[in-house]
Amino acid sequence: MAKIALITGATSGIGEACANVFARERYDLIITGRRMDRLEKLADFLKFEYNVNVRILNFDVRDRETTVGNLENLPEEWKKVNVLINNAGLSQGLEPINEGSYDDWDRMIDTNVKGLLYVSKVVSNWMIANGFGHIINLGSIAGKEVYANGNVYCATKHAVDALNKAMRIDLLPHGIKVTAVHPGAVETEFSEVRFKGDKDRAKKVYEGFEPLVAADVAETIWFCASRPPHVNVNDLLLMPTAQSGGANIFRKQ
Ligand code: NDP
Ligand code: 8X3
Repeated sequence: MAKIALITGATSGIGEACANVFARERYDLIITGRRMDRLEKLADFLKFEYNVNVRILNFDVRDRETTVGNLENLPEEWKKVNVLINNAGLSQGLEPINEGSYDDWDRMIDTNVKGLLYVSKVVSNWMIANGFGHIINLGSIAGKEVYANGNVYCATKHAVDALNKAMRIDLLPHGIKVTAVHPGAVETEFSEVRFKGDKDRAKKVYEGFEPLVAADVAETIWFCASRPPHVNVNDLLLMPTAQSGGANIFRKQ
């Protein structure tokens, strides 16, 4: 029986890259996201390219009932999840706190914190019953530092950092591994989503230096997932070579 990885937010960027890396390593996959067309296309590709089994779950992590229902309705054999990658997340807007949008704040908190909690509760209970498992949480440099106008996004990623530490403590007696991977700037659809479809503004974020690409992060996550049973990476921060911290990026132009 192949190992199973459950990846939230597999329709683009880091989640999609993780799906490719774990399929390459012969994992069967549960991939989730809101954009069904992309999930179907990815599942078809992975089945063809790597001959793995892929199960699609189409839900919005902000909707607790749908999230828990979709997960609990999986057939029992798909609940033997070895690796959960809590990746679904987003940023919305980049304004000072007094100008921020209530809707943007709700969207980030509901997705990055509450959505991650809904998925983690269900899957950690499976892992406890199974007697094995590894949860990998996508944090961010924004979960380690705060940068100008990043306020609520940074707060959600600080929350992920805290939850990662909390999960590590709470799940320790059950032998479940818990890891946070915190990337710096990765060129994905992240900035396009943050700037609500403004592609030109999004592109400028990555101009003048070489950012990470999604595959860099996925290979790092695979490194964490493929350590021997007695080794756990608790917390890993990775940056483009041109970035030393949150706002400190060396630009050539
Ligand atoms: P992308 O925008 O490329 O991917 C985000 C993924 O999250 C998509 O698959 C999207 O799927 C999913 N998602 C977003 N909202 C929801 C929702 N409400 N319900 C279900 N799925 C959702 O961004 P990245 O790949 O860059 O981001 C992935 C993770 O990495 C995020 O947690 C992000 O905060 C974090 N990160 C990103 C960095 C970067 O610089 N890019 C750096 C550090 C951390 P769909 O829209 O189909 O639902
Ligand atoms: C994404 C990286 O620096 O845009 O988490 O917040 S950053």
